Amino acid sequence: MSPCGLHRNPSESRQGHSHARTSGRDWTIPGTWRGHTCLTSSLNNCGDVPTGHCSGVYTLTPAGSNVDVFCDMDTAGGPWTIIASRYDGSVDFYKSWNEYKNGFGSLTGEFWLGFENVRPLLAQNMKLRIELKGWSGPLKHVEYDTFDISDEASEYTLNVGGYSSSDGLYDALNYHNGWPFSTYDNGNYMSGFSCTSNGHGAWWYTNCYHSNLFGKWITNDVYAATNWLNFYANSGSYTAVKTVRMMLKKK
Ligand SMILES: [Ca+2]
Repeated sequence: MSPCGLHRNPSESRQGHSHARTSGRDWTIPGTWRGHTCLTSSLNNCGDVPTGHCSGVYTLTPAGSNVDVFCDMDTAGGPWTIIASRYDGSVDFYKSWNEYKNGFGSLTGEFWLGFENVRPLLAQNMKLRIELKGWSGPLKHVEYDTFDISDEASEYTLNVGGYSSSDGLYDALNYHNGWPFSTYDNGNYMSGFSCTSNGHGAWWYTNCYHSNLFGKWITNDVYAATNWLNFYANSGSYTAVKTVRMMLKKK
């Protein structure tokens, strides 16, 4: 096993097996993932990637068909299967229902994996970790021991619970529990105005926010921004967040 950061013999990747792809791009949160490894067994989630392999893009077969995901092999408590990533504003998250259904962005940059790719992972009984970083200050995280999303017929309704946060983050997802997902072309919120338009995003909007993690990537307009209530203090105020990662691990 070569250390992460070095390429192995490229011929090892030509066998039709699941393998991590190479890239020169560094991930912003710990570690790099320039490894190039070849696995011979099928992977249902990133937890099936053997110890010693590098963070990177792996092909999973959670429901028998291939889905590429980014596996974080470095963050504590992992390996983690990343389902959403934001950190540089390169991808606009103001997207349609079909784009949220199928996924958008780049696994080696910013992305949403897509409900139809996330649901076969959730069928394996996963917990959710959300990592957040403001425009200043340290990375923080919150975990939910229960995280499930219904099918498209019931509009990807959120089922979340079992909150914990060693960083003391407010539980800003609970407010959205039991609500269907909303996009600009399928609003399912109770508000009389447009939550998707106000937030320039998509989310399980109820009467809009306690959290808006797929909102506008902007620092100075907190209400429209990608935000999380009480991020810095229990002040009842929203904070624009710069970095978002949503990640899964089998319980
Ligand atoms: Ca609807």
